[in-house]
Amino acid sequence: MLSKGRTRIDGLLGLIAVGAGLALAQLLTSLKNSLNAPVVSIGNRVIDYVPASIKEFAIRTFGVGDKRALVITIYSVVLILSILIGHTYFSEMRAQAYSIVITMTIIAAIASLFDANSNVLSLLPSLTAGGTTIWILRVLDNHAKQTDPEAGTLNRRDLLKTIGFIGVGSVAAVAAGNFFRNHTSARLQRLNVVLPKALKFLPPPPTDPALTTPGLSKLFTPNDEFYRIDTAIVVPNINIDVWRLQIDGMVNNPLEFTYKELTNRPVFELDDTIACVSNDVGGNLVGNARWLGIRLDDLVKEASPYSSADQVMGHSIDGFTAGFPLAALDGRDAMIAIGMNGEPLPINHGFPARVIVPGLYGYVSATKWLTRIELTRFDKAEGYWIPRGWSVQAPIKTQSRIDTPVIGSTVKAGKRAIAGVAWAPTRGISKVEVRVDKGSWRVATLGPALAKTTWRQWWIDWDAKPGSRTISVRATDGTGVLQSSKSVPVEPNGAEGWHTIDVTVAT
Ligand SMILES: Nc1nc2c(c(=O)[nH]1)N[C@H]1C(S)=C(S)[C@@H](COP(=O)(O)O)O[C@H]1N2
Ligand SMILES: [Mo]
Repeated sequence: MLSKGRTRIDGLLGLIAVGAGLALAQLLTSLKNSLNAPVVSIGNRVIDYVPASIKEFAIRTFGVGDKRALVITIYSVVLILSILIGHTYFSEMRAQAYSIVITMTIIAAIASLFDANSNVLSLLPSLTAGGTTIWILRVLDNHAKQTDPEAGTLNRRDLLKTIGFIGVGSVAAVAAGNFFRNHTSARLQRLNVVLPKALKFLPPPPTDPALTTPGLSKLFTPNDEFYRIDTAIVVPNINIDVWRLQIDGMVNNPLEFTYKELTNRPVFELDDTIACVSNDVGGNLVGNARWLGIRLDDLVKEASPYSSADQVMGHSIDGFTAGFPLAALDGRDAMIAIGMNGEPLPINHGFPARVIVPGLYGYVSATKWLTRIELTRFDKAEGYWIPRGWSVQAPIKTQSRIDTPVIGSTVKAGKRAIAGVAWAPTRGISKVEVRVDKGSWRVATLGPALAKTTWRQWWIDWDAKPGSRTISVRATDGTGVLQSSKSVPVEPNGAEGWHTIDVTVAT
């Protein structure tokens, strides 16, 4: 049945069959929030089980695009397997082709069962993908049989038509799926949220020194520039009409709130810099925002924790968890945040609600897409990152960063500024010093002190002399402690060291 002209497109036929299966699966995922595309489920398992060191490498290498790189890698493997499926199937090695399809389907099906909120329905996308692939292979095969049996050659026009038809159908399925996802309840509902008014507003922010110092980080990081770190390949889409926040576990008085009930409670504003433990010296996994939220200590007090409870564990709808000491609710302005920089919490940053605890790294505190606050004990429960090698206790370390000049850049000789940010929530920053080459440490000017929980911008004049220059910065926190000079890696509880950069000064 095969002809020479035919073998050349066998791989393409395999791609078409697998592509159609994945396209239909993609469409199905828009039916229900907990359904994931097969590639996403497999990616989720990779993220969950990959050794911390590789994940660290991925975050550092691909930055916030680490998940995109993962998905592209998985798709590349699928692509190669699809070509193999086409070649085996249309060279009368049906059994081999079927076993590849079935193995892929089983792997994706098992992966999907471990997704958050999975049930038997979670199997739907992967089984549909596998079934559709086999069906399309047969359609293409029957079609080939019917074409010009005597010559054994292919009626190209006819086959192209069929391929075109399946191709258009697949693209339409993906487009429809994307359309439904882009018009999800969360996106639309978020646009309609009217944030409650804080009982006491913070004063309007002062003039931002970044306006007059090019290259300096803005005082408040705009939401669309804010770093994003999470394990979610597809951002959870939460319908606030059915969303509930539970406060339970080791409590005498479990509580449950609808979105409305939660946001009808008194809200307050908090200027707070959050940081990722994976932020290396000089890194940009840190940002400052004006958050709007509900006091977490009040909520926990109302739930009346057992005296034996010592950990507050946030649970995300996607299965992520982050736990911190109950003792950290020591009067600091920990909150369940519903607003960020004057907007409802962006979907990427946890809509409809997340935890913000000033002074703690995100992985132990800042649960996004929050659904539950559980009171528990450290000897009973561990947050997501703890068994993966990160510290249980994770206060944010004092760090300082040079924003301008940019590391490795060439700048013109003459007068210019060296500037950056320094942070030590909740201790605040009392001093920043800068050194060029082997010169002496000079004290930089500090920008507005919004709160002890936020970073401070700093800048200092510099008369740049031609040649290779090394610039270092170091900060002293609000308690008078100088940040440590010794270089310490991010694992297991945050990087240490003075940010030091080399620049070239040209005449
Ligand atoms: N649901 C969920 N929440 C999460 C995470 C996550 O993976 N899933 N990552 C945490 C980590 S490690 C950090 S540093 C912060 C980052 O918050 P951002 O993305 O809003 O900057 O979110 C925290 N909350
Ligand atoms: Mo993080």
